[in-house]
Amino acid sequence: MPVSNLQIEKILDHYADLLDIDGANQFKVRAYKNAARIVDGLSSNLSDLVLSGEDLTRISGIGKDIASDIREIVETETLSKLLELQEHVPEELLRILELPGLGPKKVKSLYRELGITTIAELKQNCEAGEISKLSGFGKKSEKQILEAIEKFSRRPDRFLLSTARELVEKLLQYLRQLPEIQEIQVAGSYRRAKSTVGDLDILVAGENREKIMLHFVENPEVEEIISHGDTKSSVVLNTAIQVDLRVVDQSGFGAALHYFTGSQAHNIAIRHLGLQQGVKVNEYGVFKQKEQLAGRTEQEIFDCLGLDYIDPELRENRGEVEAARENRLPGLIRPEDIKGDLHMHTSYSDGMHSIEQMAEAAVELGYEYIAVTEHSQSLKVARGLGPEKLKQQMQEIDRLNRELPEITVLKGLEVDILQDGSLDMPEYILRQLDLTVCAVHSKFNLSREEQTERITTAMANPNFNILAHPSGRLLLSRDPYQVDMESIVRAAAEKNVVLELNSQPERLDLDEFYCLRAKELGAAVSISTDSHNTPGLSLMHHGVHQARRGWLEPRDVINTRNLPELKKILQK
Ligand code: DGT
Ligand code: CA
Ligand code: CA
Repeated sequence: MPVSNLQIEKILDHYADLLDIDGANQFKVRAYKNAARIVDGLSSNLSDLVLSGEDLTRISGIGKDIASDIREIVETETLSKLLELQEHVPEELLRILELPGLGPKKVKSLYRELGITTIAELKQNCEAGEISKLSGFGKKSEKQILEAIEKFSRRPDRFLLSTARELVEKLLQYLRQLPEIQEIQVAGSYRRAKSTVGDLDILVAGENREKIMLHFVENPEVEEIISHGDTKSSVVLNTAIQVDLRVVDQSGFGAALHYFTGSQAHNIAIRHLGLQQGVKVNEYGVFKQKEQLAGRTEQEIFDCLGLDYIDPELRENRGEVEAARENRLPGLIRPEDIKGDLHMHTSYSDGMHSIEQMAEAAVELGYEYIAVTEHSQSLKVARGLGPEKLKQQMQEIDRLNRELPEITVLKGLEVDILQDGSLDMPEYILRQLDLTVCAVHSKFNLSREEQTERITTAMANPNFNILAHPSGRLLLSRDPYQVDMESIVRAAAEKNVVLELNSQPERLDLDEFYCLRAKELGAAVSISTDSHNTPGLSLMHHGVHQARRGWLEPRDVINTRNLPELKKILQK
């Protein structure tokens, strides 16, 4: 079996982490981290390239050393450097490194001074007051570490929606092998497109329940069978996700689909509405006494209750039932409404592909425009651009726009919002750009007041167009920074600043709740991919789904507009 890109990525990433703990030069650590990400985004198979004698240094971001490392991995399935490093840097330390507030330097000193290699040992030492005796640590950090450990162990076992999507595709393919299955749908939070899901709820209508259930639990990917019944079974797959399967009669499939799609709060609201109308709504249908009035499809259920069809993304009991009764549900945005992408990186900074390659990929997606937005200079780890390099890029964009009439490339920049609320680029340069995407990339730990002040000060700058990933959260791994988002949304509405909904599956930031607030308060939203390579451009649908959960319609989102309208908005 040839080594896959994923295996290569893992080894490079792993090596970078251990180097980091070992106190290696930061540039070296970065280089391996970057290389891992590049490998991840690569469309061609590295094993093939190596075996056919290709020069890997032609891939941007892969230098001579890493190219030879990749060759070694392909040939030996391992990296001798990594093995050497593993001899004096224990693997378990990587788990400790995952705790917020503990960087490589501290992890190393915990290991050197107290021999701590596991989270359990770390906890013991904190409780015994040993940590505060170390230089660089105090009583306060001891307390913080304990809190971090507490949070870590309570971390809910949830999955990113994007991860779930990959698993579901494979699972459905497996289940559909059975001809006995007449209808199959994934319900639950997955169907409501929640940004993270706890488990998967699959619903099947079909003949021969026993056979269907047997097929389900006999899936070779099943690691543990929690229950195995006639109508319901639960398993845990080897990917650690739990899957519940229910088999129902086709005559009640719509009712079951509605019920198991949830949310629970929505179901309760619907049941109450039914009671007011003298009917009973449950997972089998809508009933008057014993007579089934509806149940075959979801549409039937809604019709029967005098409601417009409610899209699954809206079913959170946030006013959708009332809106459906009064025919004022939003006409939700769809992926095909998107006319361009306003946040992406190219090989000018830490991206993988050239402007031209990104533009051509965007033409394939049917876009009218894209904006190229490299990082600004203060973000050194992402090879941010200074004024000179940026001017050079603007010239290239002018040339490209003459040569590629199918699409317009806008000149943008992802500008760092500095701690004092100023923007990381001179005013005279900012004025030459078509748009700015401004973001916080440092000092995440300011107080709520300071962070809010910092961002709203920046937003008052006339060159500030879009606030990128407004909360800084990384789903399941990093909490948002402390900030008064309500004030930010209000300021956006006042100052004609657009709020970005970043489509990276682990960001989905602007949060859905603030999408709805933005709409209510009159702030516009842009949905962008923040992609670093051409495949990244197709992450857009993740952002669109989140926007749908936030009740957004095409007119609420600036990149559904055509270019002249967009330009008007950006000129404020
Ligand atoms: P998750 O899995 O935590 O991401 O969230 P859900 O919404 O998928 O929740 P789950 O898997 O526990 O149940 C799927 C759906 O089944 C849920 O959205 C609504 C429905 N459901 C489950 N238990 C109840 C219940 O006790 N009452 C009502 N009304 N509905 C329920
Ligand atoms: Ca679920
Ligand atoms: Ca479930």
